[in-house]
Order: sequence, then C-alpha cells, then structure tokens
Amino acid sequence: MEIQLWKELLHPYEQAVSELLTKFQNLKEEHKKRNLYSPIESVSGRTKTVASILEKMQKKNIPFEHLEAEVEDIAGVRIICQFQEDIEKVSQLISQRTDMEVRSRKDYLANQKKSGYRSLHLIVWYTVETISGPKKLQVEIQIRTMAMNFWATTEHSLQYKYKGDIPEHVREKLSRASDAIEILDEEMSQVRSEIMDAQIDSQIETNLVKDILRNIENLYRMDNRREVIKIQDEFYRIFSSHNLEELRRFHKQLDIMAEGSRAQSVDISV
Ligand code: 0O2
Repeated sequence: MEIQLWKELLHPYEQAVSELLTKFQNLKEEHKKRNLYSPIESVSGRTKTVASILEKMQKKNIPFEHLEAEVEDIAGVRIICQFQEDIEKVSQLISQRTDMEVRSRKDYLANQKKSGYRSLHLIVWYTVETISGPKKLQVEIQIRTMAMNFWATTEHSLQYKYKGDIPEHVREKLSRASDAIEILDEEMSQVRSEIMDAQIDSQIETNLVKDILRNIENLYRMDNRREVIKIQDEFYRIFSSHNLEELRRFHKQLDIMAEGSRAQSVDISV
C-alpha cells in the first residue's frame, strides 16, 4: 500500500484516539469536580505504527481487504486505575455510554496470559466524523492497574529486546514478578477504602479553598478592605489547622456574606 494511503487509513484512527483521550480525561475531571473518587487514574493512547500493523497481518495471515476488520487495535487507548476493583467500574462506565459500543471483551484478569500478562481489554465501536461522513471503527481499550501496567510495559520492552523470544531464565523472573504484582494489587485493595476517603477529603478541601478564594477576591472588590483582611487572616488560620469541618463552616459563612454583598451592590446600582 502507498504511504499516502496508509496516512488516509490511519487518520480517522488518530482522530478517534485523540477524541477518546479527551473524553476519558473529562470523565476523570468530572469525578473530581463532584468530589467523587475517580476510578480513572490516567489515560494514554496511540495509533499502531505501520510496521506493527504489517507484522500483525503477517503473523495472523490477514489480507489487506480485512485489515480494518481484523486488526482490532489500530487505535488503542489505555486506562490506568489505582486499584483492581476500579477496572470493572471503568468497564461499566464505558458500557453505559452512548458514544461507544462494546463489541467484545477479553478478560486477561480472570484468564491471565501464559506470559503473566494481566489486563482487561474492551474492543469498542466508535464513530468519528470525517469530511467524507461518519466512520465507525474499532478501538481497543486496555484497562489495568498501575502495578499491572508496570509489569506489562517492562515485559513489552523485553519482548522488543529479545524479538519476542525471551530467554527462559528471564521468563521465569517475569512470571514471578507477575505473581508479586498480583499480591501487591490484593494488598492495596485492603486499604482501598481508606485511600479513597483520604483522596476524596483532599479533593473536597481543594474545591472548598478554590471557592473561598474566589469569594474573598469578590469581597475585596465590594467590601471594606480592613474587614476583608480580617476574613483572609481567619481563612489562613483555618486552612493551616487542616480541619475540614471548620473549613466547610467558614465556606458556608463566606458564601452567605458574599451573597449579601452581591445583593447590596445590586441595590446600590439600581
Ligand atoms: P502493541 O505494541 O501493544 O501495539 P496477539 O494474538 O496476542 O498478538 P491479539 O489477539 O490481537 O494479539 O490481541 P491481544 O492478545 O488482546 O493483545 C493485544 C495487545 O495487548 C498487545 O498489542 C499488547 O499491547 C497487549 N498484550 C497482549 N499480550 C501481552 C503480553 O503478553 N505482554 C504484554 N506486555 N502485552 C500484551 P501488540 O499487538 O502486542 O502491540
């Protein structure tokens, strides 16, 4: 196939990856803004290189006419979670969406690969709008924990180094490391709820502080400066005490004050 044709073929896949990265990133941000724990820790994506597509076609005897149907991971998105429980949560979030449709699921968590590879793969249908109209294409979404990702990326590099033929003694080490990763994920699950609570509290604090600072800034414009400096000092005192309840109360009081000031300024301007 000519280089130009490869470019044309890959372009909608690049578009799909770019759109999906934004969508999953937004999903993470939405959780944060609503003070909810996000099962998504980070997202990355890539389109397969021409060399890698050709390699797969050769390995699986795929003719050019079947390329897009049979090479399911031309577009790939990887979602990294903190905990193994989050993987299923992300899978559910994806299944509920109307902008993608799960075509198949490969569960390498329940059925770990012989190499020791663990991850959940969803092949989804996703439609991109192009200048020639809508194009429905397949995207492979890999969902795994940070620990699983550490193992997979390391093993992937070794596969590259040894051209897919990793020596037995290295394989054994990788297999033991994969077992250790499984134990690590189990151990982390034991403290999941505590870590989740801590992260939610920290997010609540961040959002409260953001709101408080915005209100203080507005009061500066409308109110007695000396009064506002007192409020600001009080905020610093509460902030350094790390008492979330006190911060909540202060936020509420300030909200009422800001509302009052706004009403007053409307009264004056009328
Ligand atoms: P890359 O470089 O990640 O783009 P296969 O028959 O195994 O070649 P298949 O049936 O198309 O592949 O799908 P499968 O097994 O679900 O694998 C698709 C992708 O999952 C792989 O892409 C890897 O990213 C990852 N993967 C699968 N098995 C392993 C493994 O044992 N180790 C690691 N590190 N990753 C794995 P590609 O095609 O390898 O290419």
